[in-house]
Amino acid sequence: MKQKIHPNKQWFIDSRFGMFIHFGLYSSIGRGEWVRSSELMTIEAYQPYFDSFNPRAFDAEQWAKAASEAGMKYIILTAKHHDGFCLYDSKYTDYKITNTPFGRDLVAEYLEAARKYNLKVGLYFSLIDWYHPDFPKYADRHHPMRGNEAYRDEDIDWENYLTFMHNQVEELVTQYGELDIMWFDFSYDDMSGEKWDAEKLMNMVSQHQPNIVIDNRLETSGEGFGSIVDAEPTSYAGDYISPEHIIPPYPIKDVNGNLVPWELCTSINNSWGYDPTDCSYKSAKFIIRKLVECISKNGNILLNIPPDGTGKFNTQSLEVLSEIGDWMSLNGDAIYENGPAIGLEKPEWGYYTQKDDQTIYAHIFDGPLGVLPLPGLASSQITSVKRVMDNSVVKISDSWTALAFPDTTFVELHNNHATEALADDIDMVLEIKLK
Ligand code: H79
Repeated sequence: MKQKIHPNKQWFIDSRFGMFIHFGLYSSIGRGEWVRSSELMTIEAYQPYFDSFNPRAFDAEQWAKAASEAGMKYIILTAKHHDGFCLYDSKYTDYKITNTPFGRDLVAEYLEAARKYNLKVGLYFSLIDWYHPDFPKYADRHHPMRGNEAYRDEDIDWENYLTFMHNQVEELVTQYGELDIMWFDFSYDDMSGEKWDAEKLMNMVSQHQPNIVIDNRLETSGEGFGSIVDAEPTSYAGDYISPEHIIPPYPIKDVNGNLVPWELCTSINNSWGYDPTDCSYKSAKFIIRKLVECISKNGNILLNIPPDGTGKFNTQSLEVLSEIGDWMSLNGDAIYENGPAIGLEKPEWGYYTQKDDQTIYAHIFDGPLGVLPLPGLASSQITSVKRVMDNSVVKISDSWTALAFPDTTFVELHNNHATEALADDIDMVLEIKLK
């Protein structure tokens, strides 16, 4: 099935698994990246965290290495979140990391390390800025000063904000080498599309970075997919849909029936920015199975790992990432460059994914009683079946009862039709080669 993506951006779909990193002043507070908004904090109340910002354990290589070893192919860092604090040396604001005790351009160090580990590199950039005086406050739905009487009659210069915001984006796309992804966040109410002067912004970005992959949040965030599914998308519709904490129930198609790329963004626990009280870490098994589900529906997973206030990934995150990496190093063939298995229904024991016309993968979550059925695949279509983890041959069953189901091949995961535990309790993968 045709995929709606420019060939220069195909790498994005093939990658399937990336790392998201939310890091900023809020990481040292530990109550999430929305803390200024959820606690209605003034800039002054937030200032001590700027004045003392010095993540002593920050090491860009720890982040990049952990991502690479977990089998992630790209990485995206919050260059600036809604609080307006820049992790890079922007010349358009003093509210930046080089003016804190830390004093270094963290974005530059991050990009260098990520490229060294052969990761595609991305930056997250907040369209919203709660620090800038010309961003709406009193009547805005999310601003920390919403409903604050001091701002009832605020006089803001929106054009000035747009110039500032565009300038900051231009710095990122001109001062830091080739970027692979720009992750804008987010649009809401009337704050969307041309309100951001989005066509001009996109023209500027693509002039400097013609192959950069863009999310769809200049236009939308959730309430619909945006014009990316239309016959004629806007210039700022983006390259993919960005569902947040939600896995679409089926592949997403545009009006012409082409598959539209999407990327689930979610976190390893329930927080984007570090929160020491949030101990609900997802297991490696859970994440791998959800990744397989996303791929079977043509999606990626962008998994957020929140560095703590000292700048490092904590032990819980590292353990999960390392376990994911162990599995990916054996089974990556069934992840990268995979997509929905065309014409095959979801089997009861797990998922099918497909790499090319000759190669299907069976991701087995629930082991069979006796032999395993491969529904939708007749034995006449199949040339070989192997375990991906060790390349061992899996025998096609010649059981006489199997003959009653001509559209299904049965394979012997265990000898003599025995029922046993799966060799891999996360996802036992078979490679099925077709004629
Ligand atoms: O960067 C992460 C979030 O901070 C940002 N996008 C991801 C990638 C984001 N998440 N949700 N939103 C933006 C939309 C706003 C949701 C809200 Fe709420 C629901 C605002 C108020 C209620 C979540 C819950 C944030 C504060 C409370």
